[in-house]
Amino acid sequence: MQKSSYTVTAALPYANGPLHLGHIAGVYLPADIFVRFLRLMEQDVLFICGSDEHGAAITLRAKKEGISPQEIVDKYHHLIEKTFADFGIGFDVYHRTSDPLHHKTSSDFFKVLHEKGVFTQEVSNQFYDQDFEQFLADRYITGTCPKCQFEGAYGDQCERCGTDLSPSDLINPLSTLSGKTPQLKETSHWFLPMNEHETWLTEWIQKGILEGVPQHDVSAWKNQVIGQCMSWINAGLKPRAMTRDLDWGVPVPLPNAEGKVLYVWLDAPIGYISATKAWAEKNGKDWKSYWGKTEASERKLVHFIGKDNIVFHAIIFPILLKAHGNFILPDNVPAYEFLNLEGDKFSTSRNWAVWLHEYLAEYPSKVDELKYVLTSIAPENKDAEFTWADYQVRINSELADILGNFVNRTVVLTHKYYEGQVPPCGPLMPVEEALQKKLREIELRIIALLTDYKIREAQQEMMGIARLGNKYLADEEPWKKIKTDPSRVPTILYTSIHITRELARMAQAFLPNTAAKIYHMLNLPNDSWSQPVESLPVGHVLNPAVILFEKITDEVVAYEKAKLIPPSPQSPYPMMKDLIPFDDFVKMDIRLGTVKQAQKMENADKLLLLTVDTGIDERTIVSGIAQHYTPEEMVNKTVVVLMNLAPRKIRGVESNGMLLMAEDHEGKLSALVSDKGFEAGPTIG
Ligand code: B3M
Ligand code: ZN
Repeated sequence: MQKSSYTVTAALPYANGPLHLGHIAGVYLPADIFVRFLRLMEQDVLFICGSDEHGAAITLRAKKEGISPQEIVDKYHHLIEKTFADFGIGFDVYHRTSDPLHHKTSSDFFKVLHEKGVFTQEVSNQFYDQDFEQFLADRYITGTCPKCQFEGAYGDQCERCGTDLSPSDLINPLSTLSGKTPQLKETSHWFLPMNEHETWLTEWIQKGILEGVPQHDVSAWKNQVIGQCMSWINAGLKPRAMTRDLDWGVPVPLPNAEGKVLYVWLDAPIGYISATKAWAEKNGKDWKSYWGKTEASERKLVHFIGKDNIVFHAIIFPILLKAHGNFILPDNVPAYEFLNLEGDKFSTSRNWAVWLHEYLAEYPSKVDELKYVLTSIAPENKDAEFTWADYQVRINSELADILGNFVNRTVVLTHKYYEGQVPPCGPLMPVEEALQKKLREIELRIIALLTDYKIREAQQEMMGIARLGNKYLADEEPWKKIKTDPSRVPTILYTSIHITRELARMAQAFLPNTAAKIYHMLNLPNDSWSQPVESLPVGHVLNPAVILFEKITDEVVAYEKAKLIPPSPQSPYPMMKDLIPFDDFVKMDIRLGTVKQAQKMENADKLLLLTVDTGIDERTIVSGIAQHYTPEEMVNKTVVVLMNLAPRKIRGVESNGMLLMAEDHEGKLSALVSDKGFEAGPTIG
């Protein structure tokens, strides 16, 4: 492998929920294995990730949980960052797009593109929810997919068939806010005329050539990635809006753009650049050398992503990078298919998932076991499936019975016969010579496969080393030869220790914790992959054997399967909020009150001004119920009052406390009544 330098990115997870095994198998684990491989080959690598904290994925989740977008991203950013660390995904930097550095970076990037005339400003009709006074882009709108007829397709994509959509493509579009059919309303946005970039994109994607200069080896790209890009280009690229009417995101840095933010898919990939800047600042490096074209640097940019992100990384982001200038384009975009779970799709909203942080809390010592299983089923070319039964079989009959067993027998026998010392190697028999050759071939195949992003087969090859070792021990039977042919035993054990070391050396890319444990048993420092291993020092003392893998019991499989909640029809109601301690609950002072006076508030068609008798005082409360109750209906009504909510000024009037009402899934409000006819005064708790 030639010396190169790499900037490797892994898709920025949305900070709107925890990570599940599908995310890991289809992006982060392959990326981590590839990066470990490059480091073992002593290549210069920067490995980047961070949280994607903008866009409708976040604001909708915040709405569902009844908290602010910032609270949502804070909660999940920290959880995701910790989960990656606990799982041993070795990013150099895990950044976040709500960071001011990212806001500045993406805002400046947009300004440069704007000044270069890369965007066109266009007025168009967009769907608008009148009840919520909000434009509806992307996930704010659902409807029937025109291609596969799936009824829950989003305004940006159908999750069933993967088609990329715009809201106007949907049949029977509905607002996800009010559930109603939206209206069309004029708004102005900055568009990227992608159609103007078709010619160079075609040459770059099909031939790897940019402006006459060869860039990358197209044969290294996955067929699916090239195929998907070309089917997009052949269908004709359309101008795409790069801004949104939304109050969450990076504000459009231009005059007359209030209430508009950058499209999340414009700012998120720039997040890779912001993350690089954050890392470079901390480490005294120049971020540009990780992204720029320089005479001296052959820097390769590699984006690990899921297949639904191909267009953004292989078409839109390259257009933006090229238009900006002074950036390299991706050398490869390894995209992965999806992982399913026990016969169904992973689904955050239906809770049909295995959450990685929960797995790690339950089985903190079984990190490599999960990595092994997920790599064995990596969705490289087609969708794959995780089942707990398969998890058990792979761990018990592959990791424990083959890998663990071989290492254990080697170390135990060395202790038994030679007090743990590496015995001298006698003359090699043909079997050992053949073994040496096979080991060298396996090693070369692993390197070739990983260069090609084929982690599944590469890991199988690594297991091939353990299989070879097991077979060698079973054929040579040193436990018998110690009596029948004792002069052969030192060579057999020397060879077994050598195979164990090769196994540990190769395992470093896939099973880093296991590799570390084996190196510890061997009492040797880790080996790199860029030069051949030295001979074993004869007389060197091994550490005692430790068990590498415990078997997974049937009880564990049954328990994990029982934890999965079968998919149920989606409730229209928000999810339960996080648990709170009892002490938090008793802090709330809730009582019945009776409305004495009620009137509409001027210039506020949603608000009523109420005077409420609470049994201990008469107080003013401003309440957003005017579209549900007339002032006349409210007078003499008994209501539930949250008494000790800090006073708030609403339209210039101080409101003391809050009326509590029930809200149904269409947003209709209803007052609550006491079934014993209680009026002002009684406390609630
Ligand atoms: N946040 C992940 C997703 O589509 C998306 C990736 C951004 S990478 C710049 O699930
Ligand atoms: Zn579809």
